[in-house]
Amino acid sequence: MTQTVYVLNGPNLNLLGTREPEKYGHNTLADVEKLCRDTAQRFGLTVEFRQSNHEGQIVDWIQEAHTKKAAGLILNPAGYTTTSIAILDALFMMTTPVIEIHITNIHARESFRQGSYVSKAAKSVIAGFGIQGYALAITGLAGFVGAKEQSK
Ligand code: CA2
Repeated sequence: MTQTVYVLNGPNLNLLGTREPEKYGHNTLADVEKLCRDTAQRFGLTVEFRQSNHEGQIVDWIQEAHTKKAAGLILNPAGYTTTSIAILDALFMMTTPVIEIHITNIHARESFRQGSYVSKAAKSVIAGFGIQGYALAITGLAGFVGAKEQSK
């Protein structure tokens, strides 16, 4: 049975590539989705890729990932990183790996971007690799779940 990885993106990431390119680059969220699908395919994994500006929607999707027995969950919580106990509580229900990702190195930015609640439920954290971090997250997750790179 094909294993599915949930890739969830928080508020304002729908604007990727349209503003603040000096921080977040020129690629769009559609580019990130393609990168995730292409990387996952190398390991025989499929991707559920979603973005929401709403905290409760993200909580619902985390619960869905758990119910549907996702192989793992990759989350860029964006502005909810340092505020959302609701997202943290949902993540604690996950029994498969949770990977937190940030496009920028949040530790080198303003102090209000540091101190992630999400990190408390994450097995791994990736920050500062730009959108390539998503490919790293999927590759790392493939390793955790024993998904081998398939021959071309
Ligand atoms: O570096 C990251 O991936 C962040 O999670 C991005 C969040 C920020 O609040 C976190 O501190 C770090 C912001 C996402 C907003 O994305 C935009 C993209 C383009 C233009 C405007 C906003």
